[in-house]
Amino acid sequence: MSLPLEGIKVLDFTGVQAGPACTQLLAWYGADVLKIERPGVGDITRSQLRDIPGADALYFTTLNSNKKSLELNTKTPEGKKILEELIKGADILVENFGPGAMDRMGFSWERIQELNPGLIFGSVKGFGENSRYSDLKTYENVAQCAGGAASTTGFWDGPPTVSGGALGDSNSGYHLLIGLLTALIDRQKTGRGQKISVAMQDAVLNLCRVKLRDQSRLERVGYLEEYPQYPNMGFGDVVPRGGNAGGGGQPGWVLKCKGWENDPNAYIYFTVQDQNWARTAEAIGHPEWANDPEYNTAQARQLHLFEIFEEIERWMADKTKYEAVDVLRKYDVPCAPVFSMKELAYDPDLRESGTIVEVDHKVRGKYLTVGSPIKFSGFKPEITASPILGEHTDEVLTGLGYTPEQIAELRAKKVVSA
Ligand code: CAO
Repeated sequence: MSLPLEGIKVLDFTGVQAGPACTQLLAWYGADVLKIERPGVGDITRSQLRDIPGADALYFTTLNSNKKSLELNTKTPEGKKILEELIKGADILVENFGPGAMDRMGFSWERIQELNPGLIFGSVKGFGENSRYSDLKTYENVAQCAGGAASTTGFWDGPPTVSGGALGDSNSGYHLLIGLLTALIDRQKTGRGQKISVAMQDAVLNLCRVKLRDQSRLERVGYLEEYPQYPNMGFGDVVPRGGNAGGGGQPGWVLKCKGWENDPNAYIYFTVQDQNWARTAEAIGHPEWANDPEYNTAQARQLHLFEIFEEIERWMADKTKYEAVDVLRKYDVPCAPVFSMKELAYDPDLRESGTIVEVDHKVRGKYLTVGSPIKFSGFKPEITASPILGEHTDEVLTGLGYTPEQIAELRAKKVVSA
């Protein structure tokens, strides 16, 4: 089956998560993605959090499926020459090294344009080029703290808290991906490439836009009525941490179900939807609340919200999270069980849709990983294993016209793996 990005050549100079998440999607959708890695070392995640001695860690395999791997020391004269040749034949180059590393290696944006004016160059850094923090190396949680996620996540009586979702890493990679695809379409019209820069701080803030909205609302009216702090705890001059409160116009909370004493995930998320209040009240055994002025408007309910949540928990005390949702779905209540990672890993629907897949790996054997969360009517991406370090070194160099003798010489000089 022909895939949409077939024929697009990507040089993947990425590591850890932000960059690899971006290029993995390009690879899933058909691009020829070549990971360029330091000889003998490779992407640092190959060896981080290893669960099988000597095998690539799941950290690496989860982010690098469907790619090829070239071991190449791009700081040697021979390595630079090979990289130059690769750049001349590529469509996209993606990197997420620490600030300044590409320039120090001799591949500034100006130099890249000289080599290939049609090349699209994608770059992830922690902070924008004009930022006073632009020199900082950045990991996931650093970005979550710098982009507003941590100060607005958690409970009001606890410290800033980071999310389990990769708001800094994969999210930045996906922002970059949108930029790369936009630039590809632009290149069809202009013939020219361009540089796309994504700062992790910006990508996190972009996802925290409702909190930025709340800051403006707070400054105008002095309170945020959907936060648990309203009306009794009061507000300062910054958006507070709202626990599990709903971020939109509909209040919600994480509520206990049967078994919560022993099961850390025996909970559901329950949303009180204004336009569905009469049916919600009926579902939880209080049909009389539908017309009671103490409860029948969003404003009135706000004062009773935690009383309502307690009542729902009482109603759910003899119901598992699945049973509760099965009743509530009949009344159109927006809700879901809180699923553990174990439940998700073995979820038959997610397996069937290809959101979670098992892949065969030369060294590891079968491993579980994510598949495409984006579904296309025209094709279904097939997820293949991540490459072994340097698996495609000979293939790539031969393709560039190097003879076996020349490749052996490069090996002897440690330009490629020994
Ligand atoms: N051949 C020769 N040298 C290579 C090479 C290759 N194939 N590939 C990488 N290198 C070199 C780089 O040129 C760089 O050298 P210098 O620093 O001497 O110029 C070095 O290896 C790697 O530098 P680094 O800063 O990327 O690596 P690090 O492990 O110290 O930092 C990280 C990692 C992620 C903190 C940093 O890369 C970073 O801040 N990246 C930008 C933000 C980002 O994407 N973070 C997301 C990471 S996921 O949590």
